Amino acid sequence: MNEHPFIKLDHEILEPTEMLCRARDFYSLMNRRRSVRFFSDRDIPDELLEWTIRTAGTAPSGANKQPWTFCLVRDPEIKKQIREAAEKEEYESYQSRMSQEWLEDLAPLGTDWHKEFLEIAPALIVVFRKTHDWLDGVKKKNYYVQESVGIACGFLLAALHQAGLVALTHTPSPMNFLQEILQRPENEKPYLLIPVGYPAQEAVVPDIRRKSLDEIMIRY
Ligand code: IYR
Repeated sequence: MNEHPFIKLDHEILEPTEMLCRARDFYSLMNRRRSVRFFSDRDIPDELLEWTIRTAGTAPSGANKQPWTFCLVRDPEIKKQIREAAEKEEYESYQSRMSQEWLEDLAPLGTDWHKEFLEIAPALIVVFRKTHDWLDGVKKKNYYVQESVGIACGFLLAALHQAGLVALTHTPSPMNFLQEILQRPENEKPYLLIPVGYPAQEAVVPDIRRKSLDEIMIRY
C-alpha cells in the first residue's frame, strides 16, 4: 500500500502576460524586503505569525520529511534569556573569534555584539533543523536537512514580508544556547534566530545595492 496515493495536481495555467505581470510584481515586492535591526515593541497577533509559519511549512523537503521546528517565542523572560546568551557569544565573536576580513566585511552594516532587538521585537522565531526523527523508538533518517530548512526559512521571510512585518536573519555563533533555553530534544539543532515585528519609527538600513541579473545569472 502506498502511504501517499497520487492525486491530480492542482495547478492553474495563466495567460503569458498575466504570468509576466505576476513575476514582476513579486520581484518588486521582494526587492523592497530588507533585514531590519531596529524594531518597535508594538505587538503583533499570534494569528499573523501562525500563517507565516504555516507558509514556511509548505516548503519542499528531502523525502518530504519536513525536518524543521519553528519555536515562536513571545515570553519576555525567555526573550531576555536569549538576548543575554546571544550577547555573551557575540561579544566573544566580535572581540576574538571573527577574522579581520570578516569584521571589515561587516563594518558597513554597523553590527556589533549588542542585540537589544532580541528583547524589543514582539516575537522571535527560532528555527531548528531536525537531524533525524524518532518513530516508536526507531531512529528515522532525514535527508538534505540544510537545504530543506534553508528553503523553509526563505518561504518564512517572504511570508513575513508579504504580511507587512520586518525581520532579521540573526545567526549568533555558536547558538547551542537556544537548544538549552528552549529545551529542544537532541535531534534538533538551532538553524536561524529571526526577530519579527514592526520597524522602529527611526529604523535605518544600510544603503546597499543588489547584484544585477548579469552578475548572478549565466546563460547556456
Ligand atoms: N552573527 C553576528 C555577525 C554577523 C554575521 C553576518 I554573515 C552578518 O550578515 C551580520 C552579522 C551578528 O549577528 O552580529
